Amino acid sequence: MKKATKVIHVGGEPDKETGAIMPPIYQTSTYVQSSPGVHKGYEYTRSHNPTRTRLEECLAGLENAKHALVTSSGLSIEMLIMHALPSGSTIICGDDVYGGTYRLFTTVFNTIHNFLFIDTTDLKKVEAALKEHKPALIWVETPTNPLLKISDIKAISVLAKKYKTKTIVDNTFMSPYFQNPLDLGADMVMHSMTKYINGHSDVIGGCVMLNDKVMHKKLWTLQNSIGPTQSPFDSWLVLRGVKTLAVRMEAHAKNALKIAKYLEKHPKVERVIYPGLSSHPQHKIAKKQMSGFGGMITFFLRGDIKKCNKFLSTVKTFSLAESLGGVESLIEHPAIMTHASVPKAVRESIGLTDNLIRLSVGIEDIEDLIADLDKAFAKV
Ligand code: P1T
Repeated sequence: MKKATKVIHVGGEPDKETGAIMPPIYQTSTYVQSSPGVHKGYEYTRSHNPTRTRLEECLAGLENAKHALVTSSGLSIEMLIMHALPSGSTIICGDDVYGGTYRLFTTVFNTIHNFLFIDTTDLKKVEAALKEHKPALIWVETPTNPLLKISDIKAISVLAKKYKTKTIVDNTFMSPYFQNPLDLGADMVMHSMTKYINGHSDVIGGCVMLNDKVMHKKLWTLQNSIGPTQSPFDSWLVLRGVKTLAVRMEAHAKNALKIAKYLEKHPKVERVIYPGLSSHPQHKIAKKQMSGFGGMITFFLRGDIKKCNKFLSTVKTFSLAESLGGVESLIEHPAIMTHASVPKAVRESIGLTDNLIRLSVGIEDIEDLIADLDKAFAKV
């Protein structure tokens, strides 16, 4: 089955009891047992819920995985993965990751594990770190947030196996539609479902997909013990949103390429980063491992933070807001907003400067989006 069919039919089968074409929302906290311990596979919604089970089936299908686990947010799936590792583990993590991931690793799990941040686009650095530290896990966000750096998933997975290290890919920016890390050799793939998978900016959620049954059980047990489950209604909203993933992703990518080309020619833009541009440093790897280039663009405005603020408060069709991956276009200033928890010196060492602006290109009419940017450029 192709992905555009899977998003609609895997986990989306008609209700067996009534024939309802849309899955029911099992808005229940508990389930009646016929005698103690005798039930239909469902005891309590923190542990399992039939609406969530359908979503997990759909997500496993989309990432070609045997198992999926859905949680209350992207960060809560990251938390469960960290708890699943033996304390004192070493984790190699990309040096450019979502600010909340960086905060979770450096201010919460830093007392339990050792984190080493390196540029995972540099395979020599990756191999040297694997050899020296023999980490339990390598955490690869690709493309990265917000610099859109692209790491070679296949090459890293091969290297990691050599040193008995597990590889996880944060695939949030590509969605399962444009990139499937497990097919490229990764052990686990995670998403903030808040973004493209749901696609409508009305749910917070996270998920992990994997083939390792033991690890899946461990993560489920942790989720059940700690409690960050997703509500049945939110799981239903994601099941509803994911049905249009294929058409949305194609539309995001089409608009984003046009905007990236427009920005590349604009005299008030210092540099544009978009995986679909041949000027992107890892464009070749992007073409090899992704089937589309996504809807995220980062650009450096010619000028200082004052000019950025003017630009960001002038746009109208682009809403100034954190998050990404919804049908509507969003714009934000990573240094002040999504990556404020990364210390300035660290931000600057990786090139996340104060004149950097991030776009989540929506699926509106391209002419309206470009007209909106034009107006903002005229003001700076
Ligand atoms: O927000 P939450 O669902 O908990 O997901 C966290 C997360 C994890 N990984 C990546 C790559 C992300 O981008 C995020 C969340 N990012 C934003 C809110 C943002 O605006 O970048």
